[in-house]
Amino acid sequence: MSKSLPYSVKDIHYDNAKFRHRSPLKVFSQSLLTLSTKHNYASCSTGKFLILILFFGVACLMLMSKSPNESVLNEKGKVTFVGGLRLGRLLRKPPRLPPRLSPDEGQLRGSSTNGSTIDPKWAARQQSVKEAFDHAWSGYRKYAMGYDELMPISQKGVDGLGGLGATVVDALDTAMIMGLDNIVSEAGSWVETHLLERISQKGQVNLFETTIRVLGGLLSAYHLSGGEQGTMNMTHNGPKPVIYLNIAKDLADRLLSAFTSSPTPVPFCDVILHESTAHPAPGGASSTAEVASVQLEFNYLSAISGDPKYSTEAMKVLAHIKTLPKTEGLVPIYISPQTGDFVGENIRLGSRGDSYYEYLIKVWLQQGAKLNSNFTYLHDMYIEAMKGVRHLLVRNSIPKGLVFVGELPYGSKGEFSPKMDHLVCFLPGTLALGATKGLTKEQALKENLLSFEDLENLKLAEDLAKTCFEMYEVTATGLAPEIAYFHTKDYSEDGLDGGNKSSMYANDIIIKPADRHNLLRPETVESLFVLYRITKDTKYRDQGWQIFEAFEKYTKVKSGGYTSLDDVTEVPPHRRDKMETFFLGETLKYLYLLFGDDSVIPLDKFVFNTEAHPLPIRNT
Ligand code: DMJ
Repeated sequence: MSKSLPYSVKDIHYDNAKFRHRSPLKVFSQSLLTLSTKHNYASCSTGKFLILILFFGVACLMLMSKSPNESVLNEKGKVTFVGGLRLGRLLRKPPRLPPRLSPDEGQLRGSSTNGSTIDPKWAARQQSVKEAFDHAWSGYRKYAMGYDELMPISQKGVDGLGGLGATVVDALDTAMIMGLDNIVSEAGSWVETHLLERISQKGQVNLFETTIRVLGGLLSAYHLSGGEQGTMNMTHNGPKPVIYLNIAKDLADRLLSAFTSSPTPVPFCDVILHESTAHPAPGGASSTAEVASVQLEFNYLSAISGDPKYSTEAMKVLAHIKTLPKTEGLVPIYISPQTGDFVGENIRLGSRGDSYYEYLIKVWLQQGAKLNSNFTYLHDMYIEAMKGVRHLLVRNSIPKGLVFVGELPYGSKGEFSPKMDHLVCFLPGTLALGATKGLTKEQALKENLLSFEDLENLKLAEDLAKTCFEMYEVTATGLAPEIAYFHTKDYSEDGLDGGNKSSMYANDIIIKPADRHNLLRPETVESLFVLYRITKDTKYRDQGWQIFEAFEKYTKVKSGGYTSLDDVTEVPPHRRDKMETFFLGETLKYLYLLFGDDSVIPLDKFVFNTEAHPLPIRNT
């Protein structure tokens, strides 16, 4: 039913191992050895002696003859013999080859696409994640096919994102990466049959959510299904790549109205799809993260469609934000499309602020980083902002000193709040990626590529990833709350722990009753994945597995799907009846990649949009 990722050339050689050449000298010497062990030479019969002489003569002839096959083309294009006497070849030991495996065994036992062997334990765990995805999809297709989201407990669908079948599109590239061909076919044919019509008929959608989930999902499906000839083909199922591209263009043409109807470079927040019109959010302002986190998608669409309009409009936003005043690189979470200015002073890396910082570095990486100096300003803005984060937002909790990122709700002159959304847990991964640009830490160090800032950011990434993991460890369910507060010398509240009294951080992390829900969010496992790829420290895999097991234990719904929770500090937790699209689009994808082969979606060749849809880096 399912198939693993396509085999690399190395795997084909490996599969052919059973035909390997056996050295005649070895065969001969082994026969001699056998004879000598079985018989005493003194008592050897004349017949056997003659056979020995015959063997010896044949072997000598073989040693003297030239190999007709061992020739190569030299630089001038002429054939050159390199074989000479066969002696070297006869004496050369054949390579030690692993036993042959069937494709499925290969996947279970973890034969890697880059030729190395993966620990079978992680291959089996990766398989469990694949099964979880299959279970999540089975609930969705049974009860909610074509709706945005599944309500797994009431077994029905709900349109919370404008009615474009968001789960189908969000899940599609995860199924491709996992090699789940049946799901790719099902989701792909739904997209081909229904999505264009939905886009032309539906009403209001949010520019950001539709871009990152639906447009991002279509673009990644286009690439992974072989849209850019010769670069990638993870599936032969589902529609042709051009179908995804055409739907993406139709959708983006309508979304463009958010940019073109605004009096400034800052787009409106909402789009009426069937009218191709746009309007501001009820309060007037757009979220900073929302207007600054559509550029990866629009840039890639311009690259593959050959039409620059998408990129031009989207990049105007970042160029405009560059000109605005900031606080040590940090920005308020609201911005006005009417005036183009920031609104209020609330600074945070949680909701409405988060992916602004993520896209600064990722858009720079996408555009070929150092190769393209037009975008150096994005790297500069990112480095300045991370300096600002370290200076103004990073603190240590007491008594055990967890490093966390707080908020400045009234700007840098106002009081510091030790509040950290789970959403902030994207930051460790982004910091690590920004430091090594997707290389491993070892490689980046060896090539002397890490600046002082990079090293500082990498250290912060590792410290914050620990805190994000402890936000899970500290609760009774092993799942993180939506928001945590940290005990500091200026802030404490007794009795509001997560319910896991044996956690050594039970007194450092405060979880308020209103913040105890879990929406199956991906940010922590996303960071564990990136940090594992970059540092190769297996603790990140162990932590990811622990989180996955907690999801399995408390959020799995027997009849199909996984559900959000109301309170992670209680066992059993009260369930919330919603499977968010990002559980399939992000959480399970990152877990699958965390336990798998590093050569699948390499971090120096792809950037993940903020909904985990991988898009290729330019010029690679
Ligand atoms: C996703 O839709 C995206 O990751 C977004 O940037 C923030 N929140 C959710 C997942 O938590």
